[in-house]
Amino acid sequence: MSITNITMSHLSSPYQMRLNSRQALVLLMIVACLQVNNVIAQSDDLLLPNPPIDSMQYTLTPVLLELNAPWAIKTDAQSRAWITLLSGQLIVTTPITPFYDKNSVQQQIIRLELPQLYLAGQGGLMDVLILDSSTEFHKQLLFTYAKGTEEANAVSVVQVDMEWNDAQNLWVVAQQQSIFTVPQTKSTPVHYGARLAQLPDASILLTVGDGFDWREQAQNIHSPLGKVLRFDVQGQALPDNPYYGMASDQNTAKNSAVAWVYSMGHRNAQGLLVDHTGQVWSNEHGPAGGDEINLIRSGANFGWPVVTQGIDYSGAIISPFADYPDMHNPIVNWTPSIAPSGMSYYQGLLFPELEGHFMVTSLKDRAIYIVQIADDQVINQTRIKPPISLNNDAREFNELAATPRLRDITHTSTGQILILSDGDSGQLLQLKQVITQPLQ
Ligand SMILES: [Ca+2]
Repeated sequence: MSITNITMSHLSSPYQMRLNSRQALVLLMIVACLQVNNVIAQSDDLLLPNPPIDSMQYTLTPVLLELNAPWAIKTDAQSRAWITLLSGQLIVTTPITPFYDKNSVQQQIIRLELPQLYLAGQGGLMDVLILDSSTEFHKQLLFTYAKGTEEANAVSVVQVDMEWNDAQNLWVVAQQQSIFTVPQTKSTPVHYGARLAQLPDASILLTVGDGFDWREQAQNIHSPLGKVLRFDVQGQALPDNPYYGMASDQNTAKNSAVAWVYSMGHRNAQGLLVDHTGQVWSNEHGPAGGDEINLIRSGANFGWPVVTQGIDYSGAIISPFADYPDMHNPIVNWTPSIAPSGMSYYQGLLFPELEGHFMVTSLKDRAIYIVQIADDQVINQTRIKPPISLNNDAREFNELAATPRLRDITHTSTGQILILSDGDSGQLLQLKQVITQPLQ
């Protein structure tokens, strides 16, 4: 059996993916070679088609239970999970490698010291970002949290450096500093945005929601509300930001966030990522309908509240416009709403059918949306609702629970997909493929 034979005869037909063990081994070697040559990172160039996504073929296996309102999960290069809880706690796990023993996953719980943490409604400790400057035993982390009071609160970004202490066998906070606070407070505990991402040039992106009652501010270039902001790791606005020059006009720029603005016209962006080509993607909540995935470009206006495919919760029309000059339409529009939460762009060996797909978790719809986008168009979209496998054996179907509200999703460098469920007894869940029959 030649390599050519396998790639052509088996992979050109997406329905013939049941390989024998030798074929599987050879395929694995091919994929490994492609990855070594960095070919797999350029998914457009990869000739292997994605196998079909069968929404019945997945389950969720619990890894950690009883997490009180988990919000964000990221993994580091060693496949440890870093999980935030709204209450201000950080959970760090031991590495979750492809062959980990579920019972061996240990967690350390760290209470972060967050000045003026405002814990109410949707507010509290929210996102975590592991900066590119991190090493195996020294992590440079950014966190977002709601800071202030009921009358005046805003998203704040704090940098926390953590070091592994070998003697104590745990992570310790080495230093911490506040780097940025959104320069406009609000009196609602909702619509924070608060997602972070890092661009290839090391700059930081932060989504800031419209605060619900300030939606017109999403079109005010001087307000930080309803924006994606960009700054350096010290929190300073960057001179190549699209409206940076307007900040030099002292008359218009007083108390203005204009120097930090990267894109505008957002409602409440709860997912944010930078893909392998450096493109920035976000998802955001519409009102009733009009949930979106947007390709974020510097200086672009994404329409809210001038343009939306949704209507107000009351049923009132927000805008007569579904298009508007110089405002970008979403690449994905979910009407009715699914309430998108986290978002990840899958690149890994364990789920070849998901390679190069966006994975978006949904709160309201209790599902994972798998979306393939090429040339700014949706090519494929599949919704999966994997049940929780309570007995931790993907081959047994007698103890399944329905998919819960899902809060966030990520994947490890080894391709494992990790998901947080929502609520006061949230879980860390691992997506697994159901094994319907053993390999021949
Ligand atoms: Ca929009």
